[in-house]
Amino acid sequence: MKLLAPLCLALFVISTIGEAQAAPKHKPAHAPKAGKAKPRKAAPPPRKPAIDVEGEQVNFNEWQAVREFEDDMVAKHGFDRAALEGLVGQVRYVESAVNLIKPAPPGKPKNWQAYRARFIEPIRIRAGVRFWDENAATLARAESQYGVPAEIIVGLLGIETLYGRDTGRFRVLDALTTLAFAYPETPNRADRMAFFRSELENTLLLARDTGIDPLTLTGSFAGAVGMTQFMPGNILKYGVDFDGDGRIDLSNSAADAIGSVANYLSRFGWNRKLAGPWAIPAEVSPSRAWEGLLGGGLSARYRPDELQAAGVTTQVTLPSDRLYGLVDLQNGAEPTEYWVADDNFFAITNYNRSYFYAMSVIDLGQAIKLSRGA
Ligand SMILES: [Ca+2]
Repeated sequence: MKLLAPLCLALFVISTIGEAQAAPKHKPAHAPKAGKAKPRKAAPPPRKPAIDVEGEQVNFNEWQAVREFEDDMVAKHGFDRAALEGLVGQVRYVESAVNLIKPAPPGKPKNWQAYRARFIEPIRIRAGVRFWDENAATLARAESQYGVPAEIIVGLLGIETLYGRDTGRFRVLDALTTLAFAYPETPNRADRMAFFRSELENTLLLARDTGIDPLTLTGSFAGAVGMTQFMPGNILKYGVDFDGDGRIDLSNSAADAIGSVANYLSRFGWNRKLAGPWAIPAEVSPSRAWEGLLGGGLSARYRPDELQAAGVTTQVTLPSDRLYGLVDLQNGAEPTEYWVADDNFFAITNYNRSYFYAMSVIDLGQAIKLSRGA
């Protein structure tokens, strides 16, 4: 499979070169290279894909699948066909989005401590203290309204985008159109294309609802927007106008970002009654009876006595009326760390399905809280 995939792609590129301009009705899986029909001779030198904000001018309006999408937008949502074609005519194909969305090749083993060190560091902590100070009243209001502590909101926005400093440099419309219609060859390609197509639909609806030019929306290579890195569909579903100016702006309004993160976590199970710590270090017995508790889904399902019976123990006594999940954090060649975590930890994994992610949000929030108190 791994050997075949690049070969198939290479063959496909060769077979479509020259066809692209002559037969635009041909369903494209790869963007036509406008005006460049020169076949590639040697493999390109290995390089890391650069962030590509420029993109390539291709006429997406000539692509059959894009025309079908436009038909849907007209029929379902009453978009003006000519205006839509005018907009799509300005959308660019961004090959770097295609490269970045590909699954990473198997690399080094996962290493929590290395991951943690990248995020829990002085620059991010200082920026978090400043963000908290500047938005203290808004964070307190979000905490009271949604029950999500300020430290979690501040930790999450720090991990996501360093408080808006790193929100991505792609035009959302370019990234989503490219991925919706030219997704790379992967086993889940059809599902992913459908996902990005629906996010493209959401972007156009969002832009129409809020009266913004969709070409001005910028975000990650996957189309995630603003300080919160919400996909457009999540902006429609979970975005909050928390500064009350009449529109949701997750790129420029810290208040909207704060309210939207708090709303999202609250909707995905954050329980204000569960005070921290949300994750507690654990020891596991050599018998490995606890292995069956791993991978039990992203939820807290085990009582403390069940954990203990399986050989999972903690230094502190766990409240008997709370449920926990067992979390393993791999450390490369070093021993794996084990933790028990409650529902609020798993609420964070709904933002990004990763233990490393949830733990780093909690740790950064705590580091900022400590630094702020000091
Ligand atoms: Ca607003």
